[in-house]
Amino acid sequence: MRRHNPKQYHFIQWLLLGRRPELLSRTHPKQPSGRNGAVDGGAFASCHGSISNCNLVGNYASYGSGIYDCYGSISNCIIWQNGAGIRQQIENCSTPVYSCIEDWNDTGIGNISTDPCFVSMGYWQDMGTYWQWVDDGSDYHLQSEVGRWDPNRNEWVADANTSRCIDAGDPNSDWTAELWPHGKRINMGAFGGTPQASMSPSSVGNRADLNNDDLVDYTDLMVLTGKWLREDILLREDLSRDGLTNCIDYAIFANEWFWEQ
Ligand SMILES: [Ca+2]
Ligand SMILES: [Ca+2]
Ligand SMILES: [Ca+2]
Repeated sequence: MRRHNPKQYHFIQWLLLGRRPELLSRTHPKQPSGRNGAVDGGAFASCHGSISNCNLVGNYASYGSGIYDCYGSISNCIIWQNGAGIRQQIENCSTPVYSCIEDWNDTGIGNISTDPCFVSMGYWQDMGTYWQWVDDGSDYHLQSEVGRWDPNRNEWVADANTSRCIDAGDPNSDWTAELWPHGKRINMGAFGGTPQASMSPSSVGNRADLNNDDLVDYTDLMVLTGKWLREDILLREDLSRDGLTNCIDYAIFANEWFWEQ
């Protein structure tokens, strides 16, 4: 059986959030017949590859508004607000792990059911004879008091809350693309394991340890100079997080010289 590359789902999540509404309907009648949503699985149906680090939000189907009949691994996902009138996140599937699922029944390892604290989220609107998912300019990054990437302002901002989905993904998943403070553990959701992952309340690790080997040394210096004067956002070498890798970052780096975990 062909296994799906989990990275594909980082793309697919945008479809599931309605950025391509022509591909997924966002309305359904109040007496669900599946005509205006999928019959089975609003986001995924009979998909037996791994479903990892997806935001599955605001989907509808007659059976399994979020996921239906999927028996591959389901991990590090946020599955929320699927189904209107009656919420229904998952039906006839393998047990998810390390995921945030609305109204979950507490089975499975590492699952939580608390509000994922998205920056902003769509909602189901009662239109009289049908439900409409309204999702105008929502932002599905996770709130963090330490730092959260704002794609509109192209900068890191601080929130009033910190999502419990941060550092709550599978401890064996690759977290190393997350920028420090990363907590040395992947976040749940679509931005977990990417440079846009919301920052961790834990200060474990070091921002100057650019190759994540628990030591700041010559190897990290080579990595830093490899991006010297690069004007780019979300680079790990931009230690001051201001969009330019230069002497300011070198000064921060020098302060951490020979740091060891
Ligand atoms: Ca993390
Ligand atoms: Ca290092
Ligand atoms: Ca900088």
